[in-house]
Amino acid sequence: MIRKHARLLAVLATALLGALATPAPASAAPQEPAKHCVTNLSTGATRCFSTFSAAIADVTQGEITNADALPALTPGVGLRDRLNQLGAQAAQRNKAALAAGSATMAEITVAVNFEHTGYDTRGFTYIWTGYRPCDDGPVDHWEYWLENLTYNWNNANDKISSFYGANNCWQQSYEHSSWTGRVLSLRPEAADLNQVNFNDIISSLRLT
Ligand SMILES: [Ca+2]
Ligand SMILES: [Ca+2]
Repeated sequence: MIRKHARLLAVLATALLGALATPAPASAAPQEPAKHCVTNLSTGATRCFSTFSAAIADVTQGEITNADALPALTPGVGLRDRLNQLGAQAAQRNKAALAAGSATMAEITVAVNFEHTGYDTRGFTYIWTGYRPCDDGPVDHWEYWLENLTYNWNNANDKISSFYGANNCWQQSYEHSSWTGRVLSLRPEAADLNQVNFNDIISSLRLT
């Protein structure tokens, strides 16, 4: 009995020392800032996450949980193709929902912009979504537009260094707000905006 007690005390003492040696939660590693914001361009609503994977998991309702680990544009297996596959399904569901008079719509990713070059998810990311993909109509019939990136969450103004469109959307980018200044012509993606003299310059954009 005594020996059992002694052992228990020893265990308690070890636990106590362990607790003392362990830093208090307040001084633990600082929490990652919410650098990854999703803006639904159909509603204007934004929400932010501490990882790109968490943001994409939210957009895809848990269908893609490893976005950080996926290549961006590799055909078939890259994140864009995965988003396109899910987007096509979501578009069908949204059509049916609209026909049935339902207000419950599935979110579709239409473009992803990155603070860093090479679609690097370690910097800030800006994920634009909506309730429909882009169509094949005239290119100047814009499906989505962002007039002033200063007003986006995490202020994307003059920070974007790479981007890609998704679900048939291409991006046209502008030097100043309200689609003024120099124009980077419509393109499906840009891995390094330094290459086209447009790095850290974009202040507004349109998608079609
Ligand atoms: Ca940048
Ligand atoms: Ca600018």
